[in-house]
Amino acid sequence: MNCRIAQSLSLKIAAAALVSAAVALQAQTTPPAAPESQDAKMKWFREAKFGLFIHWGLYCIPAGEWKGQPIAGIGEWIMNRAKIPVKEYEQLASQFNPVKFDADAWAQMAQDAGMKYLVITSKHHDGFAMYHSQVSKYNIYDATPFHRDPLKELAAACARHGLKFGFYYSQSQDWHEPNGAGNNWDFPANPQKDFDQYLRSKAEPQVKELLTGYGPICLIWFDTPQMMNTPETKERGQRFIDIVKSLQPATLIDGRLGTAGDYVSMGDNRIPDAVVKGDWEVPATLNHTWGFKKDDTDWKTPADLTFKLVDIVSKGGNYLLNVGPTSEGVIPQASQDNLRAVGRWLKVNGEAIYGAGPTPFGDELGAPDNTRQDKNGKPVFVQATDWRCTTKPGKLYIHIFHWPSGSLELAKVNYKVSKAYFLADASHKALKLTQKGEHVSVALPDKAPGELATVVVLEHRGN
Ligand code: JFZ
Repeated sequence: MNCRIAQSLSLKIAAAALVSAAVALQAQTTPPAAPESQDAKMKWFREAKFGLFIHWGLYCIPAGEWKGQPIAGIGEWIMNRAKIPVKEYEQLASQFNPVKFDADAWAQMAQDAGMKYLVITSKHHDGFAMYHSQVSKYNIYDATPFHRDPLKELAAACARHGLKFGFYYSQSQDWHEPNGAGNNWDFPANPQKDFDQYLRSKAEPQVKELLTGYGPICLIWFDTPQMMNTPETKERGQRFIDIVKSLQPATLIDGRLGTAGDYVSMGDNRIPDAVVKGDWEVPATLNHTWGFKKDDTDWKTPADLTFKLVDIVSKGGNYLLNVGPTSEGVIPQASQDNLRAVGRWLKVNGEAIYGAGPTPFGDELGAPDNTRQDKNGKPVFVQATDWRCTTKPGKLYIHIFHWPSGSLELAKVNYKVSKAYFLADASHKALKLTQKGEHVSVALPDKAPGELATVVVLEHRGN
């Protein structure tokens, strides 16, 4: 081959490589098409029902203890609770080396638990980015011996495991930045800050990074909207909405931006008493903390978690359940065990959860006790826990938590029920059923055939 041909050939190869690299990059950065409607945008969320929340950051190293003293409150707030100066807290980064972190193991656990989406802290109030940020060196890639981007690994693992992937991002509180909200032990109080300087130089560019380098992001979970939740400051929230819409129009925004998002976030661990219309989610803990705390071992049981999941779905919402991995990168074993137990129940009974609608009844949820008042002077709501109902077209799913003796008795059934069977019974063998007007009776065996909750399916016509 003469020299000129070789040169032109290698130029062509180089050009082809450039083109294919550009195509690959484009595939990564071209925003997915905007959803056709709000219903289309919300579709996956309405079907998913159950997600994994992960609070992971430098706070998992002190794990609830500072200088030998236990610090009260949620683990990820330790910097604030103990008023740790930035210069001291920053030093945790040099110790952070979670070598046991295994993105596939985390995604596998979420999948085993029957969860459909995963939301992880990309930056919590402490200001430390858990990904390789170009905006601030205060991040897990540049400031730790770990020198990896675990969120990139997790995004890829979620894609492999068929899980949607989303980010928590503390847009307002940033205790590491002089102008971020919240740190008044190193820096001036909020009103004295140049908050927009912080938003423009860190929060907004970091949110842009998260929406460009990590594939499709199902949702962004903003939180504690200090200095951006009044009519005069709402414009700040709008700037985040504009960023999200321009980069990934399909990404949902939670209910804590300060400006209305795509769905409502309930108070932490707060399950409403009754059916709530619209799209909403309950963020909740497995123990009492979000970030890992070595002394918090007060775990909710699989029975309690299953009840709460069914309770929430029967009221129309989603359940986002949290784990707090350790400084080694391991999800506490009790968290794993309890979530997998829920997952085993879902393997059998998932039809009654994923994509299911709320109860058409309501009396089964409980009732106010008019003889007792809460601190707001309202009657105390007494929750009933015998059973819950979820729905799909033509089907009522009765989830039984306290097994009745002899039969299941239901009042106010506005449907003509044609058949009853256990969801766990693949043969759908009919249970003895009688209906008198709106009263339905289903004969039951002495003992519950299922664990945690037994689901009876009532097939009906009409409505
Ligand atoms: C916030 C954070 O401060 C906390 O660290 C954690 O990330 C949690 C999920 O969210 O805490 C809140 C925010 C809002 C309410 C309660 C706790 N609320 O509205 O009831």
